[in-house]
Amino acid sequence: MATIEIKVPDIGDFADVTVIELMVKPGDAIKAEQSLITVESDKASMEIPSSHAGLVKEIKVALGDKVREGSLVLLLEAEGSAALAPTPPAAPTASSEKSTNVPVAPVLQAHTATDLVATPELPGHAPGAMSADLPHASPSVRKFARELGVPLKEVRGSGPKGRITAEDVQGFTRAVMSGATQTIAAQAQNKGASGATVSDGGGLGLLAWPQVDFSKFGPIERRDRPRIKKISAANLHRNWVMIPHVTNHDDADITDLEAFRVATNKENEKSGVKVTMLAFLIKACVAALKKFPDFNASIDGDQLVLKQYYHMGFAADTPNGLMVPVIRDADQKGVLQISREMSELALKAREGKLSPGEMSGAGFTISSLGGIGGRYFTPIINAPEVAILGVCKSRMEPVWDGKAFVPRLMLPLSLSWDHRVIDGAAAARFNVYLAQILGDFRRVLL
Ligand code: CAO
Repeated sequence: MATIEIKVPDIGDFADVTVIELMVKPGDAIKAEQSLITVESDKASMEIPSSHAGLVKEIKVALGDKVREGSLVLLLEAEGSAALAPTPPAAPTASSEKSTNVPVAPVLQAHTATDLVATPELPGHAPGAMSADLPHASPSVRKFARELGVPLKEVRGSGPKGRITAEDVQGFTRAVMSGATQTIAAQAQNKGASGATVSDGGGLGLLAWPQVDFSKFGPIERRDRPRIKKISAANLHRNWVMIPHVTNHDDADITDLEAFRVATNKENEKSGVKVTMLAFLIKACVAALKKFPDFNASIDGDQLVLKQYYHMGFAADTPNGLMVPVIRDADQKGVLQISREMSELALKAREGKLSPGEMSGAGFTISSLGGIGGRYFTPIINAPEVAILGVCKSRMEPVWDGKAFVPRLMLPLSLSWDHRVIDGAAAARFNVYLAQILGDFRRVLL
């Protein structure tokens, strides 16, 4: 077996692109054409595949490294001499005597992160197309589609043998954003409701995004938007455009609950676990979801999927952007355990160490700005969920008890809900019930 160097080949105009994914590790047996790493510029991501089959000996790049044409990706123990058919080098770089310099052809997956407004060309979209087979796409494209919530079965692949590229996924997202189409689920629902597809209603007809040379008006600085922010932006944009949101505001009297929380923390000082208001909110929301199951549901065509599990997402603010870790089976856990898990997950989120599994499967999400401030806000629903609870900072307020104003600690609640599934009366009832539980937590036991 000969050791060969796999280098970054000619990748067009892209220089100093960032390695965002390592798709193989030392010891892996890989096939020819298998993707090795994903690199990303501010405009596109590319998979660098191997031109040879063999055993990965050593990875020569790390996440976050900047690479360019000719950068060494890895050393490969090539399988069989046939695999070493000479091909022109990717870049004029020196190679060691015992190594063979092998170029690789990148799979360019341009997913332009801008211009999400209506465009006449929607190349990646096959409206209503449903393939019976598993769609043909690489792991990173699948991951990208999952992150955007794009159903791969509806995407038409433009690559060889119908392979779906990141560009196709991006094209699909553009199509949905522009209103030119909807997902199959949404189409089915639309047909069910009105007997017509969205094309009857046309696109959003929005103006193009303003192109302004800001430097004409004063000094500016340009910064790359972090990857997580770009992904969450695309998700938030889709959710905002596709879900008819309504937000109900209410207040909960948490005077007694806060006193209990403070006392509990005092008693448990030595345990190292701090009970947070958010943990109580998670428990209270589970009780409300049990009473109002439509809030723990998802739309699937003409059907509503009612979840019989209680996985609760919570928004976590991190240096890289917003992340939503998930507490699983919150109905089966106590407030202490939820507090412990939440602080572990929040720490992982801040360190960028959350696994996809720790961010998936939520049936309902809570977004708490209680530690920061504010009064009320309108949280955006985390699709495919149908409701989200926002909470802000509690404060002492004079509350009329029938005889006099008494000081009570009031927590502002903001419940956003999907009007396709939930009605205003149900949302008002949900908030009232939630406030009752928070006002007297013994109700959780009822
Ligand atoms: N009212 C008053 N005080 C509150 C409160 C509330 N509703 N909620 C929390 N607090 C207090 C806590 O008791 C704590 O006080 P002490 O330090 O004196 O004990 C302080 O605020 C800080 O709390 P925290 O934010 O660290 O903890 P948390 O459990 O409330 O929240 C987490 C954890 C991860 C949700 C939070 O750190 C966070 O990231 N919040 C932002 C979420 C977000 O960005 N949402 C917006 C999404 S839409 O863009």
